[in-house]
Amino acid sequence: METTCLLIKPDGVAEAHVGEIVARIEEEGFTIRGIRLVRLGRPKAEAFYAIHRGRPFFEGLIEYMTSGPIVAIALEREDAVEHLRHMIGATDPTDAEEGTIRAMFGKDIGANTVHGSDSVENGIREVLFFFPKEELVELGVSAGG
Ligand code: DAT
Ligand code: MG
Repeated sequence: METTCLLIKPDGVAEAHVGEIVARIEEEGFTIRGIRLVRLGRPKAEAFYAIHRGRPFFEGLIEYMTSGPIVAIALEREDAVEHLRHMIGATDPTDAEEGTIRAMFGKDIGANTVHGSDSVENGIREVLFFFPKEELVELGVSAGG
């Protein structure tokens, strides 16, 4: 099974799309291994998006991602990374395929409602960024229980 990380960004949370996004994820056969509402501070947001440091949009991205709570979700499924990226759609919602999450809810290339890991390595790294390993639920049995 493959692991990936979904973030519902501040616009998705503020506009109450969490329930619908989670419903679609479950309908597509993903298993939720962790889910939490979190308000990112600047250091954590900068660390999460470190790969984009120096890009012209970096400052706006950090301001946006720290502007309100987000929902971080650890997901598992066969082909999880590819499948989630496909469900999310293109970075710019105006380019996103009809029926994708960004096409439905995204406002612009900044406020594009969701993040999905872009590789298997990043899926694991990003899940561990938000969840302590011992708190991730494993095959329906919660760790520490
Ligand atoms: P994605 O989120 O589709 O993986 P990315 O990794 O290239 O896209 O960029 C991360 C986020 O940064 C993206 O979701 C929104 C923001 N971003 C990217 N390119 C941008 C641009 N040209 N202008 C404004 N924001 C941008
Ligand atoms: Mg990306």
